[in-house]
Amino acid sequence: MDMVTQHAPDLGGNAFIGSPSRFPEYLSSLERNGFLCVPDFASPADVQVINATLHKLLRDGTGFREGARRDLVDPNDSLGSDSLTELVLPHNYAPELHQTRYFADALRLARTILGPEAEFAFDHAILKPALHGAQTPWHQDEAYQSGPEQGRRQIAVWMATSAATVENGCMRYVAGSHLGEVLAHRPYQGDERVHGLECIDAFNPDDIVYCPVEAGGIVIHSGRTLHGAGPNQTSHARLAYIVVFAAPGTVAHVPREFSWLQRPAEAASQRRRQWLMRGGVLIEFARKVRRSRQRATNGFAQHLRQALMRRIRERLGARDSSKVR
Ligand SMILES: O=C(O)CCC(=O)C(=O)O
Repeated sequence: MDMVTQHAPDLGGNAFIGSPSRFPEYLSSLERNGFLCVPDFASPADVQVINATLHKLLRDGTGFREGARRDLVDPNDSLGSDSLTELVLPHNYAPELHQTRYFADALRLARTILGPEAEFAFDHAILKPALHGAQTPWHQDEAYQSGPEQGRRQIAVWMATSAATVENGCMRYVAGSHLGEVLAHRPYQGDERVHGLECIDAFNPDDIVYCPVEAGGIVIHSGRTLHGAGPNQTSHARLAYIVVFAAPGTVAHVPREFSWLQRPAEAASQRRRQWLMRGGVLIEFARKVRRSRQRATNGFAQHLRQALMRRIRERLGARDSSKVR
């Protein structure tokens, strides 16, 4: 099999965000392939803050007791597991992650792709420890979804907080896989104790595209794009911060029951249940309130920005037409 590496389009830093005229080019790549690579998206300052914040949360074992930290492939999922470590909703412990310029830019990008109503849906961090970080099994994000989130239009914005290479487990995609159905999955290696899913349907290995990116680069994929990442064979950890945005009101008409989701609660879900019963519900409620306040603030800021842009355009228009006269 020939390995194909995507040559990311040169977007000139954040030029993509500032020049909507180039957007159709990139959007069509996302529509055609199901993924898109944007180098240099986050500023070095934001990357440094996000990287340091996430590493600290992971080092401290944050979220383990409430089931937010888990190992995606280790069946014994304990605090000491370090095959493929995930921290779910890290902004619960570090709200500053959502106050970065990076987050605002990613939200703006999501709204350009999914429409102005798109909102933050989920975030997580995934760490592949140095030398032995496991591969991320091939999967579609939609295969994890049940209930009201099923079938929604969404994108995941995956950001490398340090360089992601073929050797340390950069993202890899099956081009065009988002155009088909949700494929058959199972818990990794058929072990029901494991949270991570793996796709068990066949796909053409020639369609695999590797997406290495420097720190601050992003790759974007849709909910149905088949993807995974190789193991970490280097002496440095590979860490990614992933934010999912979704358009409201796009749920599946006929909810599907995925057989691979019908299984006993895994260790992390059991920890979460216990934590909720011991008072965690109150903490969850407070987090929901904080999130909706943040959403309102973002909405207000967006409204102000749009009004300002309208004013500027009107002013410029008036000046141009006065020149003509
Ligand atoms: O970071 C990884 O290894 C995998 C990320 C992933 O599967 C995702 O963002 O959906």
